[in-house]
Amino acid sequence: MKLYTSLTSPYGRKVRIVCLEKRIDIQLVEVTTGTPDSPVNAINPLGKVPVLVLDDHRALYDSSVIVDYLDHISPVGKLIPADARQAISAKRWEALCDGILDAAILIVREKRRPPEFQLAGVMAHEQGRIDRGLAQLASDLAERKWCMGDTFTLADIAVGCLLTYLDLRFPDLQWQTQYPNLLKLRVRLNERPSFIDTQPPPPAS
Ligand SMILES: N[C@@H](CCC(=O)N[C@@H](CS)C(=O)NCC(=O)O)C(=O)O
Repeated sequence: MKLYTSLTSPYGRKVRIVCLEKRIDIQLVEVTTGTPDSPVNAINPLGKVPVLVLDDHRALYDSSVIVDYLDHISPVGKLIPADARQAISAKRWEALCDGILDAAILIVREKRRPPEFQLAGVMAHEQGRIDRGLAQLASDLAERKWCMGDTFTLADIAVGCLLTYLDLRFPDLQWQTQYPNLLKLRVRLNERPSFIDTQPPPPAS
């Protein structure tokens, strides 16, 4: 299996951590996106990473589908609970984290435009999703060890990838002082080899 991603993609990192936790071997193919000639366009019509290309050449996207597939093909280190209600709860954590990331990435993209073309209204709207999303994550986590209670799951991986992305791209956000319980979780997650081995490089700009 080949995983097409960039090393900076938080969604790609989520998939890479899942592979490491489940001891699934994949070949990493580093790609760039966002250009008409990006090789990703040929395997994902949306032109986004991550994409997992299976040995029979089928391409899977997006990251949420890929992690479901990976958890399904190997019983090692199950990350999505077997119980249906619990599984949906874990996927809800993931959906919220991915949604906050979508908002954060839109702001990053907007900030790359010349100041006179940046849309303050769009950025404020997206910032609202980030602020409400973080408040919800902190409230749902409360004083639990892991998002779902005593067991490490996909939900923790999704939260960890989100928080690292925010640290790199939004250093002024101050989520750590506002939500000390999320910080405690992030510290615990960053001790895991899978998180250490997939630390993203600092952003170029
Ligand atoms: N919902 C998608 C989001 C993927 C996504 O937005 N990936 C970004 C990189 S972090 C991308 O490929 N962007 C390229 C583009 O929008 O052209 C997933 O979970 O895989």
